[in-house]
Amino acid sequence: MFTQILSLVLLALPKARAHGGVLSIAIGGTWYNGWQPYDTPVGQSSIIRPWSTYNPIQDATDPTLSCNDDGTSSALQLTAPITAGEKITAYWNVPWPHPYGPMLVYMAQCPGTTCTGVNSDTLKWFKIDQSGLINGTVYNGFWGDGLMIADNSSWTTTIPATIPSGPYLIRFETIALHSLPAQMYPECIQLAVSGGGSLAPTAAELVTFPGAYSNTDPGLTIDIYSNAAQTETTYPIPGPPLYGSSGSSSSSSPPPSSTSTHTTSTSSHTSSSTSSSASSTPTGPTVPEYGQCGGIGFVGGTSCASPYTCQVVNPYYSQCL
Ligand SMILES: *[C@@H]1O[C@H](CO)[C@@H](O)[C@H](O)[C@H]1NC(C)=O
Ligand SMILES: *[C@@H]1O[C@H](CO)[C@@H](O)[C@H](O)[C@H]1NC(C)=O
Ligand SMILES: [Cu+2]
Repeated sequence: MFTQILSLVLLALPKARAHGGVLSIAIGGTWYNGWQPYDTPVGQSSIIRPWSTYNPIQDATDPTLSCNDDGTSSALQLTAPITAGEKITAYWNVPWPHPYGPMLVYMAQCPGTTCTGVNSDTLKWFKIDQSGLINGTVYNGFWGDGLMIADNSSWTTTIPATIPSGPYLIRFETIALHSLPAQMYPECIQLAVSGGGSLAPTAAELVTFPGAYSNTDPGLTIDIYSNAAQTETTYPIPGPPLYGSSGSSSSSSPPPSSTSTHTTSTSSHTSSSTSSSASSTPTGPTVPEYGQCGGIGFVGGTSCASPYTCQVVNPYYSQCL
């Protein structure tokens, strides 16, 4: 066993500089040390789910795609308390080496009272945050991954104020597109969410990992060095539509999905970090284009940045358009 681990370490060291994962977490003023993938798992205790390797996952059907592991947790698994509407920051190794590709954040509610012991491959995930191509072209533009690197190789997201309270895993993922097959780097953190709302994700918003992506997804097969990429200014972010965006069972016309090719994926990040964090102020921050500005259970900002206006998409979701 020990020699197996040792040889894993030796094999991994040269590559570790080029890859990595989520190494620590901050919630409010609390700092949480992460899981150490190349130390023995014996005795390790962290809010981050065990994960196995700095290397990327390059197959959308890989069973480790949920949390970069076989999906289980150790007996010493910890859970961090967090309030719905509160921010959580994930920290990768500094500097994260891959600036081209999207950032994505998912959550999944666990059955029962805790996620400990629950296999992450059995859960239904919904996407709460994403940032794809922010500006420029697919070939030389600025991406969510670049924003993560610029922000101290970290990503801050807000737990939606509207999700039901309960035990959750949150899954931070960075996808790198500098080589193909695309490189997926997911890690998960175990949370106990309190003070939540009552807006469950819709069926259209729920996915499994593996399952959410396909190896033929345009967002995973895109060649950022192709001739076409030099003039492309849109990028289809993989995965389901964002939580809260795909409507209830009402018959209103479908809102834009996350796979639409608008270039304002950065504003979906901005809106999800600002809107749900405005817990008590009635006016709240100004909401950017495509950001949520109203709906049942919504507590964020309601005034749209000029020239956009707040338009009802369905009873649960109004959007700055
Ligand atoms: C692209 O977006 C980034 C992040 O918002 C910003 O720093 C940069 O100035 C933008 N570049 C251009 C050319 O607009
Ligand atoms: C940058 O991230 C590291 C962890 O990777 C952290 O220790 C440090 O405090 C962060 N720096 C700032 C300025 O936030
Ligand atoms: Cu790498």
